[in-house]
Amino acid sequence: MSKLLLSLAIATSTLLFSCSPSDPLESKSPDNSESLPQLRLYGGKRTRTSMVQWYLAELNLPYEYVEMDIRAGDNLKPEYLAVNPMGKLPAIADGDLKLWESGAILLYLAWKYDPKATSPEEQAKIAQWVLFANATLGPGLFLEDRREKEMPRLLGPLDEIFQKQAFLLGEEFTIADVAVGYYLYMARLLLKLDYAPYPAVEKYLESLSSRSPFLETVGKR
Ligand SMILES: N[C@@H](CCC(=O)N[C@@H](CS)C(=O)NCC(=O)O)C(=O)O
Repeated sequence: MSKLLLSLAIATSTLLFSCSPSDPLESKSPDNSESLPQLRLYGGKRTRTSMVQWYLAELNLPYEYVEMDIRAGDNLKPEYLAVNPMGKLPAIADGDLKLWESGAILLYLAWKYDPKATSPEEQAKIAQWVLFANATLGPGLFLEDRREKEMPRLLGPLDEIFQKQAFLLGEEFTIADVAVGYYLYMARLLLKLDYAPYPAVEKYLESLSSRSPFLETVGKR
């Protein structure tokens, strides 16, 4: 898939989507590593860092968590701008790689650390849902002037999908579910949206939010 398309779509969503007050966990202690993890996650309170933490927990991947205080302007200090020149959270550093945009981080972690081999077609489908979550679903639910029109348009088809299958790609959980599930969950939590007309979406969220990695991260706030 075009990396340009990916960057453009996610960057657009940065402008449109306001931050969700999900407090990331203070730290994640690796339970299986004796040396320091090479992966570092920069995050902050009231940001969508917990979405990335959820997936790191799904992968059981050790990492060092660097807490940035947005109110103190940590994210605009030169040390952090060297990681993400946009000064936005979250971001990761993995060896020499510095990466930002939550959707791009999910894709990278899946491509690099998810042991399940996937075809280019499946990877494209996953990227499609991650982009949809960031560029279409997030703004559609969180922007007040779009919500009335967009919510039925987007949740209707999602409900039909979940009437037939457990997850977005079929019967297997992927980062597509992390990205889409996170926005659906946060929108309901923060905006008190009523998903009753979409019972299969409700059931999907129940199943996602009962996963241990979710409970340890997004659910622990
Ligand atoms: N589309 C970006 C959004 C990044 C973003 O807007 N982050 C907010 C927190 S959720 C932030 O860092 N705000 C601080 C600021 O703008 O100074 C992503 O998904 O990573």
